[in-house]
Amino acid sequence: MPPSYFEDPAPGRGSLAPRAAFASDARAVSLNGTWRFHLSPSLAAAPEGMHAEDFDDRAWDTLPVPAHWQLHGHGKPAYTNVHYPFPVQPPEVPSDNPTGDHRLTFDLPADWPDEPAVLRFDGIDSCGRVWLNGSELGVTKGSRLPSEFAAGHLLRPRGNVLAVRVHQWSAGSYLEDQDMWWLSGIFRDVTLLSRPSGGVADYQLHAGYDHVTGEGALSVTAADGVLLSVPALGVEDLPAGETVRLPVEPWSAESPRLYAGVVHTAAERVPVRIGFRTVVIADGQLKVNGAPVLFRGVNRHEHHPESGRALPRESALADIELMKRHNVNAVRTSHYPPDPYFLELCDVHGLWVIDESDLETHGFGDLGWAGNPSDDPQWTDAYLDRMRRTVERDKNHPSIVLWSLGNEAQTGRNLAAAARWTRERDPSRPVHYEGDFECEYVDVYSRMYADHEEVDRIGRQEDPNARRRAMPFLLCEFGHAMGNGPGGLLEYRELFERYPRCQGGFVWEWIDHGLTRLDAEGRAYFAYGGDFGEQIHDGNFVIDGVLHPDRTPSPGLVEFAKVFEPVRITATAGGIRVANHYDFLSLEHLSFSWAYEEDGVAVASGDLAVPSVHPGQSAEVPLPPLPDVTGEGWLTVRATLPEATAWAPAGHVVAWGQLPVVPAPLPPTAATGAALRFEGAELHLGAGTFDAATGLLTTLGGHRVHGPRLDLWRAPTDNDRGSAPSEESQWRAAGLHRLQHRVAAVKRREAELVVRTRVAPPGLGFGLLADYHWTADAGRLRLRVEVEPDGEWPCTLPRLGLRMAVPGSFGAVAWFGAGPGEAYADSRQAARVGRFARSVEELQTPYVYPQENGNRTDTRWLRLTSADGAGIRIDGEPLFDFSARRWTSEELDAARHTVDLEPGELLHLNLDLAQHGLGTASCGPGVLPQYRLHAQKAGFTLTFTTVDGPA
Ligand code: IPT
Repeated sequence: MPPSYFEDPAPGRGSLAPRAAFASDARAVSLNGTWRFHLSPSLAAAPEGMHAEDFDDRAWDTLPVPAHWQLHGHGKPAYTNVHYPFPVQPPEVPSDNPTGDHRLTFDLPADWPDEPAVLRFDGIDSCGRVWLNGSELGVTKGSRLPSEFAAGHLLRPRGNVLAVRVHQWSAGSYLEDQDMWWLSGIFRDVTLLSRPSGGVADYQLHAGYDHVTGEGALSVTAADGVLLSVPALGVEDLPAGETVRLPVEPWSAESPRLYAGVVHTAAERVPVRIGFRTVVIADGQLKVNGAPVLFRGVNRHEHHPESGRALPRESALADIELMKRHNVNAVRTSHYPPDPYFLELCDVHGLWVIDESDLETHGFGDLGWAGNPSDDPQWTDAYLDRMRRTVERDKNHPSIVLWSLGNEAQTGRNLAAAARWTRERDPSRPVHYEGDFECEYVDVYSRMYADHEEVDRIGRQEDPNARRRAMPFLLCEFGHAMGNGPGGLLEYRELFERYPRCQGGFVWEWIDHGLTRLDAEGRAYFAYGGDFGEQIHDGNFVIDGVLHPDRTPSPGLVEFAKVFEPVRITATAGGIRVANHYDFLSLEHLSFSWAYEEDGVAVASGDLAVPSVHPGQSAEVPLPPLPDVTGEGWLTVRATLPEATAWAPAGHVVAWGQLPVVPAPLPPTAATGAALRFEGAELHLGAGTFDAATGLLTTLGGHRVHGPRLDLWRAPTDNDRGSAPSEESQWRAAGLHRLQHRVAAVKRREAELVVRTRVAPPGLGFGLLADYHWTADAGRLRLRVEVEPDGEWPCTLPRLGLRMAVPGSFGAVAWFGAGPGEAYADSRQAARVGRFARSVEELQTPYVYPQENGNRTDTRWLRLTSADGAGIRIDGEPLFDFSARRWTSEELDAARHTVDLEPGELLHLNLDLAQHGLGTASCGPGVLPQYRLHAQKAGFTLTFTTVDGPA
């Protein structure tokens, strides 16, 4: 049997040749809106004759276009990362193939011209068959690619009937195995465009920049008779094919200078924005306008928690603003061309873009790549068609500096052919594809998730492959941001800055693809794989962005912003070093200010004069005059935007640095001297009451507490769960989640209460000896904990510290330490020393899949109080980490969604000497050696005092 059209590996049929996306003064009407919709479980079950003009669709549902039907109550979303959710027998797809019939009746505007017209679909997932007024226009595949059909001959002023039959599965699905939700439908704009005879059918702008002469070379390739005018450059009616050279300001992601122009004929005018830049590979580096660039990038899927890949324009703009504000300078459009609006924003606001074709065949990996379309001639046309539609649509964007053939499709002749075609069609941009491991047909060497050591080897030119050695190197994916993390970004930056060929990377990924759902009680949460009853799915692997699904930045993005800030402010022996890490800008567009704090309280501030510093250079400026302080003195220097830009308000902090000026004074003398009294089952020492049998603190200044005792457990993070054998599996095998505390002795040593314990897992021989030494004076209760491993420890420790429970009313938290956000050993650059106040609720990071979060580091003191101001204060000697939550680590560990976490009556505090780092083992390297926590002899001291409320 010949394959049906949707099972044909070839591209669709009937569509017009791909061309640039543009809007002109020719008439256009949006056909977005409310359509009639009917979903059938299969083609066989779909209504006959739905394309006919007189088909009666009055009983059908309605559906907004653009949309995914699964997000409007028809069918269900499904998530897989690698596996195809259907048997792999290309190009066959299941006969149970959900089929969505869409119909729209529309009139033309009264003044619609009598000219040719095209119907344009910006995205249909995965295969659409289109009829207008009963006649078939054709079939489109390539979900995230546009298709246009000639329609003028069929149009009439009133009562046009557009019918589109969309199949969830098609041969194209084999090429669309990206790590994301399977979501179907007409999910991007539908437009009817008048195409005036003698208009601008298509055009390609060329706007190169010669950084030596400062001249731009401007031309347009188009049909004869097409002209280009750029008033600001005095260019008037430049004929297609002719080049002018003239002095211009170049375009860069840092300084996105665009010139407004118009490509025109007598019949049509197309407003264009021209950015002058030249991309070359020279000396093993990718250079734009003569300068090597460092990609501080992210991989961006299009996602909205309610509308999926039907992304509202506001969300695209929000993405751009959030990227720019967090020092992201590059985007890889993983793994398909984005909605065209996003690229317009990239041109305007300034981002380097790798534009990627809509292609991934990852699921063939499960079959050892047998039958992979990438090397099968019956798919060549489809590969070329996808690349052509990408390049033709997007060729006029200055922001795009690399074309990417796709993702995770192994290697093969079809990819090589796509590379060849691309290079010939557009020699002005290099070609990227990570899966060409030997770099046979690409221009840059790209890897994903290479660990620091590998990047270091590449940087040292130790790669045995000479082709690769000669190319610029980038990490198309790194820093897997699943759950709490990524850890280790700083060390990647150091490598990118050490080796000229290592030109940065793209964090995986921009946003968590959680979908909003309501639980039985009507509380909203974000769903992930498996939540829709999928038989095969990849759980929360789709929750791995630096934005939560609602576009709240996660701590990972805040860390990214700090690690990759374009200005670095550090201490020198006697002053302040300001280093310019921009690729093009000097520092003149920034204002510098300083603030001096004593023990976290502002004492002085002012402006800082910083001379002009060229990219790659630094300047040393003297310290401002600072008042004498007796407490701990920190100077914070900030680089801010003096004026609002298109992407941030005036005052936005681009970079900051902190310099220690006066060290912390010596800690006050130890609390001691208060008498220790045994009273029946209780023990009294200063403000504390203890259980005489367990040695646990039971009240503190009259507040009920449940004594601090040793704690090694944390609710595993996604990264703890990654890579076999995972840290989590080792921790569980070592019983760290169910330690037993044996009290060996509770005894008095002069005025000191000594509690000797051994903390160990059931069934195993090793443990930790933990001694608690309590002393007190009139107001303070001091605890010194000494730990020592007993026997051989087989694994790292999640944490080393104390946990205690305090009254739930102590919900107001203030501290002097690092903040305001959470921080971990290998993700702590964004935390600065200061005084902060948060509610317990605000201290939580609501990771979509609950896990360890909210740790604050370098705490000098911590205060927890209730509404009346009464509570406790804990001082470190000198520093500790803390977290505070209304549930236990065990409850956090057991939760699967945010709504599973129910606040209890107590507040659970962790007071830690240290925690194990985060790493990125959920996909990539684990925790670097220097951030791993081992069982070791250690001691630390905390002093507890009570805080009185107003009398
Ligand atoms: C890599 C994919 O390219 C990306 O789409 C995403 O799935 C990521 O992994 C994990 O979140 S491929 C992997 C085999 C390294």
